[in-house]
Amino acid sequence: MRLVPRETDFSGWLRSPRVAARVGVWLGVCFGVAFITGLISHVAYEPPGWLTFPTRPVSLYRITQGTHVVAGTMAVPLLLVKLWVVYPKLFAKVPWGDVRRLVVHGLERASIAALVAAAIFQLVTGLANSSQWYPWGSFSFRDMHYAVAWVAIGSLALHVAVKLRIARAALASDVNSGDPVGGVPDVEAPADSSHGLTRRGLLRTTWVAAGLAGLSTAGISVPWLRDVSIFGIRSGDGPQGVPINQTAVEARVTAAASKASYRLEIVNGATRRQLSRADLEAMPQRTEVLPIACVEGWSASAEWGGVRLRDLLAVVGAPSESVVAFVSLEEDGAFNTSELPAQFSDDPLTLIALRLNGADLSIDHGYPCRLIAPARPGVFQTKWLSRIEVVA
Ligand SMILES: Nc1nc2c(c(=O)[nH]1)N[C@H]1C(S)=C(S)[C@@H](COP(=O)(O)O)O[C@H]1N2
Ligand SMILES: [Mo]
Repeated sequence: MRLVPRETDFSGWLRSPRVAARVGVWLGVCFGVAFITGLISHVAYEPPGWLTFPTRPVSLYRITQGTHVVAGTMAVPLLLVKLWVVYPKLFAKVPWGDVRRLVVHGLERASIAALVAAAIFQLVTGLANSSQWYPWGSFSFRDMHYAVAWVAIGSLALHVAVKLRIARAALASDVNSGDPVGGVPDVEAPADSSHGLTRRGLLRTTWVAAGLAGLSTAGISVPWLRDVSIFGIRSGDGPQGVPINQTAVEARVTAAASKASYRLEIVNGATRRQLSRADLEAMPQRTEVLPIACVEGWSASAEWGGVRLRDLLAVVGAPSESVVAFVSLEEDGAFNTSELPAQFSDDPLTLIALRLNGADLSIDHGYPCRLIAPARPGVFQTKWLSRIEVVA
């Protein structure tokens, strides 16, 4: 018995370049979709100077982030099958005798190692984040997930380029063929193929698994799929029909948010106003249907009632196109402030919400008042507002 097996020890006929290419296509699609929607999320978080993130459709971030999480989840079974099909290549013969081939072999292996490591890292950290499990303490999920996304997509592009010829030939030929494809040997079907999994059977099982994985999370953003999404957390339950990300108790704002002396401070340079909740209620009220869409993928649409931000800014004489900072009563916490770009503060749909789904905002949803703007990541919909300040 050898300690390390050889590639040729794995003779299963399911481990075919024809199977690997077919699973690879859909894995590539999932990673591509996750990459693009991930970039959109990144831009929504930190818009570069040259780009103005749109405020319509109001569900834009809800759609892109829901798609991101579903694509990532569907990639999990695809990646597992793909790795199972190709892992005997780990034991491929190293061409020690030929320097040129050795270099090519080494480069190819290094790029595959980067691809596999980055893919696993992205799926594990993404799944952990979307199930609100943060085992990484102080390291920033967002920075790491973003940086490694470039490693994943870069090494994926390289991998596709290297394999393009073989993959195209594999895809163009019958999946059950045992003929060499693109210069790579394949395996003949066993003489007795009446039992055991066929290549088509394996592929079908893989598609079903990916579909189920997608369905298991899609309900976090698609209301009519809620009941099938067994892994979907925060699927529309919570006070007033909307999930809660962080409660008032967790944010330690209960006392400050319940005080009768509560005032919302509005600041524009030297001009300051202090408004009680009753003052806010006395202003013209608007009702808008807008979603809360968390980066974790869950989202829920709701009817918000309150004062247009535009109207409030007018009280302190703020010009249009103002960039506005929001500060929460919450004293420390990663999400206790946010900055609203000009296109959102001008938008007639952007509200300082006092009501949710026909009732006063519950304290967990941000009472006395919170920000709700269209097409924004949930993390910027600051709850328990204490101050609104024009900063540019
Ligand atoms: N002050 C404050 N505002 C906050 C948060 C927070 O932790 N503190 N969480 C944000 C996040 S991440 C989301 S997704 C939304 C969720 O709003 P909800 O709890 O009312 O559904 O609130 C946002 N506003
Ligand atoms: Mo969130």
